Amino acid sequence: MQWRNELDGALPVVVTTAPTATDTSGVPVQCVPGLSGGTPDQNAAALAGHTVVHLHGALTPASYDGWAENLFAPGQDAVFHYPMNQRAALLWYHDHVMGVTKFGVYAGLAGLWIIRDQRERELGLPEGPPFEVPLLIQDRNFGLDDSGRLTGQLVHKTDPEVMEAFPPFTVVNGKVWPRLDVQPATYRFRVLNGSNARTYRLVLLHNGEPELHRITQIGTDHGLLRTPARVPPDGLVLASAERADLLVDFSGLEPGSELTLLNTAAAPFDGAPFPATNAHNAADPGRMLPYPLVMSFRVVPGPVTRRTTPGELATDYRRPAPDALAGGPRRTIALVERELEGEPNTLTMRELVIADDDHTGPVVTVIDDEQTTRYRTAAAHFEDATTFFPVLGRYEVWQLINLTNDTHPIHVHLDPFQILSRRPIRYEIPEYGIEDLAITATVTLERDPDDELDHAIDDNERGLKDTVRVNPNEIAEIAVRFTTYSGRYMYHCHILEHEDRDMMRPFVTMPAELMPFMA
Ligand SMILES: [Cu+2]
Repeated sequence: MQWRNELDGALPVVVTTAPTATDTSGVPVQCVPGLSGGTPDQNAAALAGHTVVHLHGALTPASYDGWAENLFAPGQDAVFHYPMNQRAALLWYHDHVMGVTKFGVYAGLAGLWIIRDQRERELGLPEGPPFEVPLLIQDRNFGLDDSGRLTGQLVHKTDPEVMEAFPPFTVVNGKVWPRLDVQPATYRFRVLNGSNARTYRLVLLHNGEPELHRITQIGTDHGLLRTPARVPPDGLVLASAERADLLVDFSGLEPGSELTLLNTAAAPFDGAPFPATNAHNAADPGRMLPYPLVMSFRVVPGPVTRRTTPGELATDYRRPAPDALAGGPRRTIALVERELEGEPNTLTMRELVIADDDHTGPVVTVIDDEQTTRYRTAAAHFEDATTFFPVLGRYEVWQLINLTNDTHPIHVHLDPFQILSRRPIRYEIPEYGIEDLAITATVTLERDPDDELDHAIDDNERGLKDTVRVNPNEIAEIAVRFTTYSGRYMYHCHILEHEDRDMMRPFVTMPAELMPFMA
């Protein structure tokens, strides 16, 4: 693949931080178009079009993975070799520049990439138009002219209290609130949440009532599930970068019928439930969800065709055996937000290692029943020394401890992983416990009395994933195994404003026989 950087001119996005979080009538500035009194960010305006492409979900040699510092200037090009030796899946390619991925993707440097394979063909699934339709869901905000009309100018607006942009308008395949004409047939929708920060919880409504029974999920980030899954009763949750392969049955609907796809997830998303039966009341401007509408469908006349979904979709993966996991390394990562005066907070992934008995500095103490483990921080920032050196072919368990109030979608480059567990925690962080590198915290593996999340793994999360939602008050454990390429890769939060504000770390995959020679 030859990527040619033909960007020219200034960044086609006005970037601003509004001076206050709400306007004079008390409406959050994130929910309205225009700059809300903010001045355009001159540093963003001066960006000159450097880019690097990451093919998200691909098993890619390290030199073609899109390392965030290996940039291509306008006029330069890159030839990346993508072996495509992997299962059928919906991937996406997007800009990944250090510190400004949020602007590059927001400006439009993102697209879909579909891999096919024989197993998918055997199942006779819809392939291509009209019955297979990609749906790239994003949120965008726009400028206003002097008379208050939308100009179409892209605006990335944050405010002093919210570092992520949660724009009010939902676009699907680049169009605000589109309508798709559908025949009374089974459609296959390849859905990607390509938003910077917003998590969606999608509910299909007909005559104001949820009709989730029309949806069967057959695939996730890295392709087909073992068996078809119902979407969860509250709706299909997709955080940034998560994908869903859906069969949606419109048969049995009269021509002229209208259905709507709504989002019921307020922002920032914290996993809190919202019943699908209440979806028509989901609008909540105070929590950055002014317009729940995502898109609509109108049934047009046509032959009625309903597909039966095969009961078995894929047999080429299984949950790793306990003994395969027991012998492998365990890695512990704490997700931490650090509040700063006069500048946006930083978010980091603190890589924790078990502290020696004579360690006297700050520790994270994890209490799991009888067992207490003390961890010190080995690394926090992207440029800190690498501490993860996974050996090719060997399972590892990574545990992600969320010490923030929001859900973070954590993406690991290269091979997919499987979600093993989500366990409720309660934790305490003393005043000044969060330092630049070190952190002091006590984490107890039991439910916080105020915690209303169920911490379940949904059926549609039991496939091969490359992005996992880690909810507040939770430890998520994933089984990671790299099998293909050696080299330097990244893992990070896929909320782009978090990734750009340091929630990203390197890891280096290694062939086993080289490990004895590592200094
Ligand atoms: Cu995050």
